[in-house]
Amino acid sequence: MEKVVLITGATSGIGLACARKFAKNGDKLILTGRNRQRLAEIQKELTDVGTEVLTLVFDVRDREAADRALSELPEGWREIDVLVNNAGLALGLEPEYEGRFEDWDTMIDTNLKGLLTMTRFVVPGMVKRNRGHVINIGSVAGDAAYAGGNVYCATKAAVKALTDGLRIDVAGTNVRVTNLKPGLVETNFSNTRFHGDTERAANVYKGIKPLTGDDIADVAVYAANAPEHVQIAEVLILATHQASGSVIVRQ
Ligand code: NDP
Ligand code: 8X3
Repeated sequence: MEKVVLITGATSGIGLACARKFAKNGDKLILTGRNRQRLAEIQKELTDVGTEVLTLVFDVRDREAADRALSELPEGWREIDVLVNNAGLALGLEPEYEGRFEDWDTMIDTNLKGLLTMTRFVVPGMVKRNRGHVINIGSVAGDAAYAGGNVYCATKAAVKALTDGLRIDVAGTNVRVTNLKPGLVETNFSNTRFHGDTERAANVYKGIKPLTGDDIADVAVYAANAPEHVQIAEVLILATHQASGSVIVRQ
């Protein structure tokens, strides 16, 4: 059955891969992001292959902008079936006692408060309709801290707690809640983390075949299309030569 799928941070990496995979699955897409031009390009790419796409330009840290964008959804787009809370980032890999306050605020405001804002605005409609699915993009980083991961790991541990908490709160309804926890995925993630140092970013994926956004999107589409009585609660997805956040065997 065709679903309305809203993906945050759909302009790059895992979010973009989810957009393409859900489009292939025949769903209608609400793609959100900060980069208006990129969103328009992706909208064109997907409408050209027959997908209905609506784009919303806002920063998930801006609660008012999110509220405005969602409350102005046109007829036919208001009943969101799947919310993919994907927008997020890591900034820096410094020891906790040397981290930058600004980076910490950005990670907490985006990965944690942004996800919570979207959940708060979208899930009441799901509960009312007794139908829906929230897919949060957590991380292996939320399972255990790794060197320099401190605040980023804390935000992803919080995503796990919020996902588990929401699952408890909607357990009496047909709304399903999933935490997808990828390991190393080659996207723009490390470029962002290292503030545009592309060489340092490339080193993260040296000597190991990392996951791709598509690998994660496959699991998201699977979870969203599982039979109604099946709730894929949590999935840890690692590259074959990665065993945990800090154990990576490079060839
Ligand atoms: P990318 O950098 O490729 O994509 C991140 C996306 O999030 C971009 O579209 C970006 O938009 C968007 N975004 C960031 N901040 C905001 C904001 N404030 N408001 C709206 N959109 C925002 O990285 P990934 O695809 O890898 O990351 C996606 C998610 O996956 C993140 O939550 C990340 O923590 C998680 N993850 C990534 C892993 C990896 O190894 N890559 C592993 C585990 C989890 P813009 O271009 O405007 O910045
Ligand atoms: C992203 C994966 O291991 O770089 O969440 O933190 S990791």
